[in-house]
Amino acid sequence: MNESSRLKTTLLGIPMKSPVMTSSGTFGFGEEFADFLNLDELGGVFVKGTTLLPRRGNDGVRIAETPAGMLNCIGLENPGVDVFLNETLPRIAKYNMNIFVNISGGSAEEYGILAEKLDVDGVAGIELNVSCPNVKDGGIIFGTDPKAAASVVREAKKHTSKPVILKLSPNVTDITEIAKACEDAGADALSLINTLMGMAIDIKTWKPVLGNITGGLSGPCVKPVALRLVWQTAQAVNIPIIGQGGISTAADAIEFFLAGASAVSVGTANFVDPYATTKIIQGLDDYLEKNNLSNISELVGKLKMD
Ligand code: ORO
Repeated sequence: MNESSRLKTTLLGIPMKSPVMTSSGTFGFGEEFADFLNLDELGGVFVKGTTLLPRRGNDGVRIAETPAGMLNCIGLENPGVDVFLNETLPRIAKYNMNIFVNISGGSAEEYGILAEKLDVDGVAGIELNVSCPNVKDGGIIFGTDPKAAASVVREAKKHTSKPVILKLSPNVTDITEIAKACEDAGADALSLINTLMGMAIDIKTWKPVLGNITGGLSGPCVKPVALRLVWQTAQAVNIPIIGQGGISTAADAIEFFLAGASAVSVGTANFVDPYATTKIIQGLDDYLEKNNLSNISELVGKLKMD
């Protein structure tokens, strides 16, 4: 297990053993990975998206592989916030991990209700998902309009004492407008990016591969887009950014730190290799040691332009 002081960081006032987190929807509730890795060496785990009521998700095919990535259209399947609070949270409390709960609502008020319900011991922070590309009732509607995004932030902040992180969508013309609106409304940090909208067609049947027709694209193929968006956003806001989108190796993560991310989150790579986060943590520590750097913070935003 890596206990290096080079990787220790504090994000949102929360001490973390490493700046490597896991992205919502790619790591279950963390417990599914307990046989593979030490969950407490992660900076935190963003658990699967939670809604007020249980959701069965979308019908039909929900996952499709693409060259260097995957499409998903899960549709926020989850047991609902009450099951999470009464059953899941007590069960996963033993893992000594920072638990961040990703929430989606159909209105700003619903985000407020969810935020209030989750203002309990054992929850380190909440991530407002305003960027799910796969549901009609909410999600991305709030993440593509600065005013709507700000109203969701304000409503959540009113109802929780926890740090509020906004998960932003890449499916916008100017992400910095949304990011600034969220910061002005009181967001404590930003996660970016959620998936890029895409689709696949079966040339035998001439039909869409996915049950939802379109889905969210993730994996190594989106990394350059995510990196560009993190870099642009880091110029525009002063709150921390949790960079994500196609990170599979320590080298990928280092690029995100240089672009301005204070922490990184690993998503699709967890499906390919359950040890991905452990390998990234070790690789980051090796890189810092080789480059005589005493802490990961020495990389953040250090992109050289000359
Ligand atoms: N899929 C994504 O790509 N992003 C989300 O935030 C949620 C989903 C889903 O549940 O379909």
